[in-house]
Amino acid sequence: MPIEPRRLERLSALSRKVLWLSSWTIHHANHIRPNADGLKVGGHQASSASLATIMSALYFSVLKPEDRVAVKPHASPIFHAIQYLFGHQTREKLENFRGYKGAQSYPSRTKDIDDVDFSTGSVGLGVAQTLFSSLVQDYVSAHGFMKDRREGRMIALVGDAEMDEGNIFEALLEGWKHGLRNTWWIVDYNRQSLDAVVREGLWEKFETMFRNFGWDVVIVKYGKLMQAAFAEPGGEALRRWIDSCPNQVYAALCFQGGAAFRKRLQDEIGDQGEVSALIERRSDAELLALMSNLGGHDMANMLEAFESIDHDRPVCFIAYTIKGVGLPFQGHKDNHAGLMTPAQMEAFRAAQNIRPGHEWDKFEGLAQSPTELESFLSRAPFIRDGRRRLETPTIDVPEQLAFPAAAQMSTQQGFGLILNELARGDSELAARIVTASPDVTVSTNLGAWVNRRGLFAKAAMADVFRKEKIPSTFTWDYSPKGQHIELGIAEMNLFILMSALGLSHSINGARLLPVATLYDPFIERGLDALNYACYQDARFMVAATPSGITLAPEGGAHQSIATPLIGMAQDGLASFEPAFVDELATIMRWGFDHMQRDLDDKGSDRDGTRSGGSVYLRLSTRTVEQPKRIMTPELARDIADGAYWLRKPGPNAEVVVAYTGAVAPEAIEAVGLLGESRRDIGLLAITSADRLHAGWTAARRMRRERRGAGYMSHIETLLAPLPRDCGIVTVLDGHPATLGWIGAVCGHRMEALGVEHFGQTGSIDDLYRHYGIDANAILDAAEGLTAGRPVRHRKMAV
Ligand SMILES: Cc1ncc(C[n+]2csc(CCOP(=O)(O)OP(=O)(O)O)c2C)c(N)n1
Ligand SMILES: [Mg+2]
Repeated sequence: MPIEPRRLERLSALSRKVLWLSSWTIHHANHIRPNADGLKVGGHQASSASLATIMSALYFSVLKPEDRVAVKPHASPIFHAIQYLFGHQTREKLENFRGYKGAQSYPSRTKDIDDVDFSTGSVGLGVAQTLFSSLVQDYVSAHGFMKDRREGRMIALVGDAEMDEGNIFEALLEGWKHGLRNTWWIVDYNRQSLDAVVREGLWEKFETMFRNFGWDVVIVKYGKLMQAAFAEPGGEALRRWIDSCPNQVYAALCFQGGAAFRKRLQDEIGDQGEVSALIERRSDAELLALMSNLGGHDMANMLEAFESIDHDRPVCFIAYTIKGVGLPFQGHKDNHAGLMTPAQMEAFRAAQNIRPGHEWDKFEGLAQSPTELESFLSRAPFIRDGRRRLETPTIDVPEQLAFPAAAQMSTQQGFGLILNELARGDSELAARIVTASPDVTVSTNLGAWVNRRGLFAKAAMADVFRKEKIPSTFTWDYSPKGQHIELGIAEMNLFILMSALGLSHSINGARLLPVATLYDPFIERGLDALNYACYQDARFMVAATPSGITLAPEGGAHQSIATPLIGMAQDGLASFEPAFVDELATIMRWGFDHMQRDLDDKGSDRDGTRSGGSVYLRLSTRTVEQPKRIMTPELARDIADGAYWLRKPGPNAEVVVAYTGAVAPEAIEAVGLLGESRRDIGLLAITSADRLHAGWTAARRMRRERRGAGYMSHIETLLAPLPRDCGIVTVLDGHPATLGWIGAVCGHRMEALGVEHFGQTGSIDDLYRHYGIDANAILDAAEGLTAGRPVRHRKMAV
């Protein structure tokens, strides 16, 4: 169907306007705004220009309210310009692009005001986010949580060099396994990356790869001008020349202009009658317009391409473009951070018929009347349902999470038992939990949960072993009602899935409570995706287990050292490392609540720490004797705040042992032995170094800002009564810096024990001794910190 001419004219006009506004935004930030120095550069202008037509086609016409988009990071000025035309972005923020509280350099869900669906920045992640969001939409729909919402398409605008990122390939494979639908990836095939021009023939690799994974591929190469020229006598020769022209040469010619194209064409095609006449009929400017008319810059072409899709299979569009099209540095290999000079901008302004002082006027310089364009914009399907963030009620979390107590347990085992209890019940909480694991479901104790709640797949698939009555501990039944999503091993996929599941309340209007499990050391494999998920404020819980050198026989390749520091430093993620299962149950209860809390205006809670976010549980397979006690509300609060006295010291305390996690038995034993030669000893159980530290820094900030003059954080309250000369020994199975700051809270001398070097195989005793986190190491450290008799009683080697 030909595109209706008036629609085409309006969309083309708006697309020119978007290119202008994005260029002006960048120019303003760099040349006009006072103190713009230091904010200069940034690969935006050329990279944005590539997508002006495609994004205008999408946002002003093709997209529906239920569609969701991840925009290539450097196209952020185009995105902001489009939202400005819709009235969803302010001039003030555009003038302040890349500045303090201005429109963000890369589209940000949390920092921008103009309804960014998915943040982008670290290339590759936003692309995969759309794929997993589509799977999450399928999950929500299969569980009947969509209500009357329509299914949307999940769309990514992808840079061609962005496709180098491995996580995209990992996601493609996962998408294929799960029968991906409703996903469009639009590759901005400008054949340029940041440094250079991409390899020849890349599109063929993309094409075969996508087809291989079951995607449709639509190649949009030639614009309408080109198509018309190809139909002229000699046109075929021109097409052959274009097809065989190397990327570098084509890019360079686009930069050099019409005369350079003419010379090159004459040299290479020679005098071949018809095609020479075809070229001669055009002025230099017309020839450049023809040769720059690649598919991705032709509005009619793009509309036809998008509107020809009448199915829900995933589609990859490869749209040929020129980086920086329409701007003085189009095609130049160095253009990524290119800025127009004031003189070039002046010429561009004049060419757009924009009067000085009217640069921000929405419809300045366009042939159509403002009323006509305003009315056209107001009818864009994309904005039909208003703003895009959905509100979702919270799910009740019970006062306590139950588990069958046992004298000896590990936290990993406890995690499985707590989920099993939830699975047995029929609470709304359990109905909204979705678990996922990258091929470590059974080995992270999720098996019991999966046995009860089943695996998710769009079509039911029974466990053959069970059907054949072959004994097995685990039932592996897939159904649309299943609540576990089994992933392949790629940890990046796990965290991007968490990012998608953890935004379902806002994207699909259906709240989910995602829980991921993986081995703790492999957090590092998925770290950028974890950071990404937190950056866009997705809400999920990660149980990372086993961890540390406690995983002794597995050796250095499977042990983790840095993860406690990652947990502390990662914004948006409250990290915990419980020692006992009753602590874990308390933390998980707190976590399900925390995952559902909105950030308030300041993003912080009553005590200055973050009011809502995701949760990281660092767990262990080490079996530890469990305390027999009642979980009082006070104890539960202390556990969630990060610490409590397992043995409260008296007023003359000489030494305190503060421990985290699986080394609890060593700390308890050391305190027992110390009691023989030291008067007054405390044992501090630290369940969250992260929350303690966050509370401490927040309290200092609040006092400085005089918001809470006498307010004391939890760790200050715990340590303030200790005498000044009391020593503190901290210990954990992880990097010692995790707790190494505690001495600074009230000015106590301290010694921080932990693991600093790659582990190795051995028994837990061997390794704890080797790395200096056993009871004797704690005693030695205590002795060094306290004057008085040597510590007599030591643990004997067995
Ligand atoms: C993970 C990551 N690595 C590096 C960068 C820096 N970077 C930003 S854009 C870019 C290349 C962009 O090329 P392409 O995807 O083709 O986009 P284009 O600008 O051509 O549209 C690079 C290396 C980044 N943003 N993220
Ligand atoms: Mg590129």
